[in-house]
This record gives sequence, C-alpha cells and structure tokens, in this order.
Amino acid sequence: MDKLIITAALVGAEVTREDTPHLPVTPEEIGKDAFEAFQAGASIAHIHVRDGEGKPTQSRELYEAAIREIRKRCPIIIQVSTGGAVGMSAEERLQPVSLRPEMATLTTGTVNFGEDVFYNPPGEIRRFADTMAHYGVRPEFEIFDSGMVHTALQLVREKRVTGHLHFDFVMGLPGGIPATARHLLLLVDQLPEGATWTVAGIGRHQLPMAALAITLGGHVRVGLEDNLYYRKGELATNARLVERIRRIAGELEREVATPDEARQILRLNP
Ligand code: KMH
Ligand code: ZN
Repeated sequence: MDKLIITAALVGAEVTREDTPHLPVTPEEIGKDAFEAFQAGASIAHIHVRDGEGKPTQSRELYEAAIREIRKRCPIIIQVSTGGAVGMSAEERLQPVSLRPEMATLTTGTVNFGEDVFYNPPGEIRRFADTMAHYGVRPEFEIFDSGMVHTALQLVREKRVTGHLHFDFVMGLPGGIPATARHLLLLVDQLPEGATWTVAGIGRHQLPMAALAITLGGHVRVGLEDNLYYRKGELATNARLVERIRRIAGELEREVATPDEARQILRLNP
C-alpha cells in the first residue's frame, strides 16, 4: 500500500469566520495554516482565497499572495480550487490556473449543493481540462456523484487529461453521493488500474470516511472547508484534524507521505 497522502482543505468558499474563529482568511493566515497542517502531516494544501471582507473570490492576485505565503514556509503541494463558489463564471474560476500551481481541482459534473446548484456543464468541463493541460497543471477530479467518474474518464479518452489519474470523492454533501462504505466501494470500483483516490467526507462524515480510506488504501482529505468540528460541540483547527488522521494512520500501521513522497505517488513533476 502506498504511504498515506493527507490533503488539508484549509478554507473553502462557504465557511465563515462567524462559523468558526479558526478559519484562515488572509493570504498570511492561509500560509500559516498550511505550515501547521504540513507540520501535522499534510502533504497537499487545497486552497481557496477570500477578499478583504472574507468573501470567496478567485482573484489571481490573492491566490498568488497565498501561494507565496505558503511557499516561504513549507514545501507542501499546493492545489488551487477551480470550483470557487457556486454562481461564479468559468472565467472567474479558472484564474488561479495560470499561476501554474502543481495541482488544481476539476469537477466533472453538475450537482445540487445544499439549496444551490454547482454548475459544471460538459463544454465547461472540457474547457477546464484544456486550460489545465495548457498550463501543465495536474487536475484532481472532484467527484460529488458516481456519474462524474464516467465523465472524468471521458476526458481521458479524449486525451484532454493525460498521465497519472487522481480522484477526490466528496461524500455526504446534501445533494451529492451519500457517505457510506457501499457508495465508496462503488466509486473505487469504477477507477482504472493505477489511479489513486482520496475521500473528503463532509461534516460528521469526515472521520469515518477517512478511517475507511486509510484501511482500503485510499488517501484522506480533512480540513475546515469540509468540516468545522473536531468532535460534536468542539470546533476544530486544520492542524488538529490533520494530526488526528496521522495518529489513526499510525495505529493502523499506514505510514504518512511527505510532500515529496506524495509527488512520487501522484507522479507530479519534481
Ligand atoms: N465551493 C464549491 C462550490 C473545489 O474546490 O474544486 C466547490 C468546491 C470544489 O469547493
Ligand atoms: Zn474546495
């Protein structure tokens, strides 16, 4: 089994400072949280950025600033969001890709997102894939429901995505695929030989889905983007969520990957 890649989803687009005082919002705060997550065992930082009022934005400049703050502190793999927030245009969402980060997310379908719709029609999905290929950025497929795996593999057949394939299963979002062992196996069974996968359980599903992924040979995403609580009634920090996964992995005798080891597992360019 490969060493375990822990992704820290530090900030997201939906959670606010009113929800938790631990949410990093400024580029400097994002840099510090990425460093603490790295120290706790994370090898990938999945980032969004916020404007001066704490609202989600896909501003290239703010991503550049956040990436600079992370880079000066640690060698963690930086994965920018192209999901942004619901309602943003493709143009807006694609802005950080031109910074040529090592990775970016690529959602391969439309999904109800709570009471909203996270809109990803086929033509835009192709455009996202082509833009990432153009800038040499490795996509991580964001899979919110099972048909999205099929669409991701269609991009591979069309040679829009080449090289190693890595999937993130976002499970337990209202409107998306439920967070159960059965649904996870359904997703994993659809993957081609050699592909890697990680699980992002939403809310209270984060911990049990992470434990399943560790034992099944997958990878784990945790962080405040997906879950605010360490346990019922107790707010989490990004570092504590990562640290707990490292501890559980240790008990299960699964070693945790450094960023460079994660680069090898994901066949990212050195
Ligand atoms: N904020 C969601 C609408 C991603 O980062 O690529 C989309 C999202 C996925 O968070
Ligand atoms: Zn995200």
